[in-house]
Amino acid sequence: MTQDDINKSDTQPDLGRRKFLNTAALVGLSGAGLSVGLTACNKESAPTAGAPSAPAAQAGAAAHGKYEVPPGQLDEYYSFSSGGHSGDVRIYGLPSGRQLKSIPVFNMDNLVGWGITNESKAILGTKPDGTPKYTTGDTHHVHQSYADGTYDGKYMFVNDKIHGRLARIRMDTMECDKITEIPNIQGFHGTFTDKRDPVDPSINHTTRVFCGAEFAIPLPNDGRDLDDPSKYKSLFTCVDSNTMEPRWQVLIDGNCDLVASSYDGKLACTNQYNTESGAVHYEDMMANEMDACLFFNVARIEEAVKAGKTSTIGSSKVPVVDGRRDSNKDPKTALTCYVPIPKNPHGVNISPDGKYYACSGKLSPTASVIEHELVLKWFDGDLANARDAVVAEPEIGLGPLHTGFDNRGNAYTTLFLDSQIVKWNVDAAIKSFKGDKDAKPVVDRIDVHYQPGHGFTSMGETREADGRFFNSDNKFSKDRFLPVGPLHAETAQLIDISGDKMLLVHDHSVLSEPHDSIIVRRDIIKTRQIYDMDEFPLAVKDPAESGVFRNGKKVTVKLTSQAPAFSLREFKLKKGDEVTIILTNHDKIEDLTHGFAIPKYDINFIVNPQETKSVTFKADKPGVYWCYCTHFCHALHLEMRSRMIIEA
Ligand code: RUQ
Ligand code: CUA
Ligand code: CA
Repeated sequence: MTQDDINKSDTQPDLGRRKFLNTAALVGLSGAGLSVGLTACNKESAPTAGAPSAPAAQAGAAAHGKYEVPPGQLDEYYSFSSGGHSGDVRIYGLPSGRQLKSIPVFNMDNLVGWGITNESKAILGTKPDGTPKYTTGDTHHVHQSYADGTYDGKYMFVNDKIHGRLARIRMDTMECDKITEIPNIQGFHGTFTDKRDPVDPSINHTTRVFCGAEFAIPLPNDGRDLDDPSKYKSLFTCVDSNTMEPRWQVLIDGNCDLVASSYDGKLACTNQYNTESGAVHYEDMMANEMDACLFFNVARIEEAVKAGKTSTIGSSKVPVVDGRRDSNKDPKTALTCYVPIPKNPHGVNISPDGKYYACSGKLSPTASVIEHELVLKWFDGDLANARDAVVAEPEIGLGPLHTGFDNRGNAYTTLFLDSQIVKWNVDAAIKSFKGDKDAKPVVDRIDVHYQPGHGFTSMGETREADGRFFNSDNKFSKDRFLPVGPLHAETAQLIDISGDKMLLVHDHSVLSEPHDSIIVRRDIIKTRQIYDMDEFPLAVKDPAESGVFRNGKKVTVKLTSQAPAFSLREFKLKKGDEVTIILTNHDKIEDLTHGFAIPKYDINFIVNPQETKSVTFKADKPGVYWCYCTHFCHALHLEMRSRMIIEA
């Protein structure tokens, strides 16, 4: 290829690519039987309001200098992103898209020794033999703790869809400090922190985390009702954000998917795509024209728990209240409210003013706008029909999934099938729903590449939404990056939403397979650069305490690190010893981390400045083993070793 050819291919209009893509996507869907759900939204009837779509390579692409973060300068935002089935959480800087860190959560991680050190195993939970109970996880949704309706910079919570666990990450060290396994659920998908207490006005910060289970299972799942899916049920769980213990669960009809929480603390909700009770096959899950967005009255649920109107399931002690339709017919006492929403909705997001929830149709080309006050009115018995809480349902495009908001009353929804982001105005949508023919809800569209899943705006999940950026996490990258084999990089596309037209800033590649992110202003996050040695009960506080301490077969090796040496040049063990190595890093300098790897014993971990970690293993192979520092720390890093001698 000559440079001319390359230039030619660089400037190719990507209309052709998109055509190919949409055809492929629709063929794929009809092959999957999904076309039945799409009859109402085929290409011809797709709404065309607003600007026509334009290939991003030409119109809609921004002049890039404005967004560049020059060498040595810092990004303005953090983007915290779930890793998907890699089980971790990633941190990016925005607008640059620079990847800064992967926080190991449910995965094993060699870099820091997550799943290897005793401290991380205690958080992950272990089997009787001391190995981690699970080594897989699937992180989908990340949300931080709030105070006064915005992030307080304390904690971040993330779910594990595979094993039904919720993890907490402390934001000062950006490390996972607790993991809770939720009983009696499968497919824990959506999660959201609460923003204040529904009753006590002095609690204006996060104390709960709501968790939605997507898959219905027999309850308890102990071999009963295997062949009777009509008995399969799903639970909505509230976890205490401090203790990380489940506080209560709600037995529901249908399933949970994504979760949102209100700014006044009164309601939590989840979209439901499987209201077809007993449906276990996807074609059956599309039988109903209307599914639902299910609201939970938090204060009433907690009163019911206090009053003991609860049951338990299997060996779990978590109190369960009944949120099924039949038990909640009287709105004045109901714990739950099922608001009908067209066909298999996906994604529910609350606007930064706290007034509206946008719940997307997925198989309907609409987003439903539910008014918060009207749901409360229904719970007061003053709204005849729960469906009347829907105040707008604009047609926005094909395959709408997730919605982000700016601070000017606009919503930005990802359109999976159209491979677009659609910008629509909430007030205009409400007017149009009331019959105002002049109101045009859709104000702009932009192509993304390709098939976006989640999209999120800067600070958009807080009262401090600033309307500057929208990030589109796309599910397919196809031709956007250098090919790296059948498994492609994923693409995130940053869009400037500060003006009337959306402008594509850039693509940044992300490793598979992110689901959700939040974009947080950098001043909110206050991290520590070194640990406090006193926080570690096992800390070897003085290098003079180093040594080998034997108690029968149990041997403790205490040592310290200080560049470029470990406090023990060698230590002697005997074959058969049960060894615990405790290592404290005495370096106090920012960024001065040491590693500790033991060949043939499968041990590798790091200690950050002033941090203590420990590992336990059986000395079953006699010989000489050079324990060496794995993390570059000093000009004599390669020389930084300790000789482990195991006598036969
Ligand atoms: S879901 S692409 Cu796991 Cu967040 Cu909607
Ligand atoms: Cu210590 Cu490298
Ligand atoms: Ca359905």
